Amino acid sequence: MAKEKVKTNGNSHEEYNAKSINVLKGLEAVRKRPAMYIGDVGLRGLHHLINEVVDNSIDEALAGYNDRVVVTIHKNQSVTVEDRGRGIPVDLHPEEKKSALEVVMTVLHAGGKFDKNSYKVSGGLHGVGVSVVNALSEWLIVEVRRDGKIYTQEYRQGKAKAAVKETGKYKGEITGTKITFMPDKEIFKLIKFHFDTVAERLRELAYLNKEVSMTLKDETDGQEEVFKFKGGLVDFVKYLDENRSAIHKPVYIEGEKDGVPVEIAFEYSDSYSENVHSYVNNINTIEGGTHLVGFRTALTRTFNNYAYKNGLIKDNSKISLTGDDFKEGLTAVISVKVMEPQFEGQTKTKLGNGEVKSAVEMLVGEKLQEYLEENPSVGKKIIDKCMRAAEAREAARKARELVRRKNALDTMHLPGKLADCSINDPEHCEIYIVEGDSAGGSAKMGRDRRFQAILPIKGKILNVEKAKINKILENIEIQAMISAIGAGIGEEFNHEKARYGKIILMTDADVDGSHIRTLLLTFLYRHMKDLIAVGKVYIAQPPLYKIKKGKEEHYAFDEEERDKIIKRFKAGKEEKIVAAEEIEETEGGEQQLKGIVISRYKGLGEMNPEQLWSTTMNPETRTVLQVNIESAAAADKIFETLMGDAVEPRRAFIEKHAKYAKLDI
Ligand code: 0RA
Repeated sequence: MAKEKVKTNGNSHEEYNAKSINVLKGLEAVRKRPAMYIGDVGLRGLHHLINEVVDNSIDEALAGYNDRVVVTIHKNQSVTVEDRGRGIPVDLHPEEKKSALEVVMTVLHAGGKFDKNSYKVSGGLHGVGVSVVNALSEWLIVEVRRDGKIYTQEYRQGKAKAAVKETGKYKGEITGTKITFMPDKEIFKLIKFHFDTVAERLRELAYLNKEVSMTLKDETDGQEEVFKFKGGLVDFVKYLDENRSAIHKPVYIEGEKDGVPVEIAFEYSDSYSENVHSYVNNINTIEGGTHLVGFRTALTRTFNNYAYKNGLIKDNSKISLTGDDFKEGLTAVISVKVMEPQFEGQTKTKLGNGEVKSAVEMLVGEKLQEYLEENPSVGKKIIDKCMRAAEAREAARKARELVRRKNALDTMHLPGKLADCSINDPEHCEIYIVEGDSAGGSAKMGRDRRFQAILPIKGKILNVEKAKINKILENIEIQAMISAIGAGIGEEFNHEKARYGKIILMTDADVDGSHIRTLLLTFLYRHMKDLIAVGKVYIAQPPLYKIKKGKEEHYAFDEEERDKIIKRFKAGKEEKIVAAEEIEETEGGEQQLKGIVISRYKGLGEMNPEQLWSTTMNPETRTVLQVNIESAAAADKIFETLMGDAVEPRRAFIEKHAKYAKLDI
């Protein structure tokens, strides 16, 4: 939340009036352009309302005053967030001439603490303030416990119904704030909170703030879960590595340097991928930044020093360990608190403060050295693992060179299978990565060749979760994707160099298709992550059904839509609507219903080029789903579950999510 200091110097009467008008404008602006404040008015934005209030409660915990947050989703989809913080102050605000509580709830950006020693947050969508939640709620009720009294105020669409009232007294020491709000249906398309979505953020916050317990209750189905992790980041790292085998116990580093509190936990597992997650003031810095650079620098230097000092690497050996070698199998969480963070990058999730790099670097350097002196066996295991990574890296370099010589990684030489577009401007170009040569053929014929490129991929690509980097680079399909996209790979990857503004994955709507899509997404996530982070990756949505009567044809993307179309075809006639189960399938997958022909597309190949164009590829009529990294930690978990070695969690995940594709990874 934005913790701007609220000015208390006396204003003249005119200024006061002018300011009031501005205030009104402020909340109206929020209602007029809600997406500017909460990202969008879909499910994401809706859930952001809860996050915003919870973030405020967590800020109280950061200030040392709150140990419990309870979130309740009510049957009517209103939500209560209750904490045991200090309670929002209720005394008269000298400038606004009303209760501070009313100011916090109704003035844009006035939600912040009045004390200046707090961690001001200014990144992404965080920190817009509870007044934004209020403005976007049909109604909201706040109840504050402070100084032995209970104070209440109610609002409609962000406007106070009456002044703050004292509505009771309480016994005991426990102060706090309780906010109940009903999202406004004039603003949000669909008001339906999802337990798992809310739980994900609460779980993350509970790991990051080990002293706080987070409870989620859903009264619609009685589900309830309490998140409280005494081990904090150590527990977080263990959770992330649940399906991997760690080679030692997590290393925990905590301390403060130059006024920057730093907390880090990490461990190495026997896997090849890297899972590092960084946070600033509880915000996931998906694009990394100075805190991460400081950590990596210290890790590489300290381990190298340790290895040489203890004879683990001989002076005359050819191997030297680089930063990359320390990444393989590393799972880490880095959490820092920064007073005035500067967020940069495409999605404003990259920390820019230079002083944080040296603070983290020094602290990790000192503490890790101490740790290694006390735990030499762990040190040896990690160095051994990194030496093997160095050998693989050397093999990968040779493989890459070989490949480069064959020109496959060279963007000057595009893969033979690629049907490129004619326009050269990446912003207006898109590439369809298509499953199978036959669908690839239809797509090539159906596309608009000016701005659409087609790259057919044969069958199942390599599972990058289980392969070493040199094997990955040797894979023909992967080479084709790397050179077609043309932005490098791994560390060298630069999404700005991508030859297309949209990378669209188009696979069949069956089990194999969804497996291939997951393999492709895993590859992009692990080796071209920024492409996803900046929202350049999409999933095509081919229709599942064609419904035809006479000359009229319609496509349906799911059962519900199909039944609607059937209903429309039959409109006017007194017939009952035939439910999905009652439609009998005839040979050839076509279904007949009094002159209405329903065919179910099993694969992309069944559509002719014109059909593929009009249903799936024409930007005017198609639907494409953008892939978002909602939480990098959750995405890692999903890919590890889907692609890793452990079978049982994979089965459980697929059973749970079989019905829908989860695209916010
Ligand atoms: C302004 C000032 C103070 C606390 C808060 C706001 C506050 C806001 C929220 C929102 C949800 N729970 C909250 N808890 C506190 C500082 C209070 C003080 O100095 O006593």
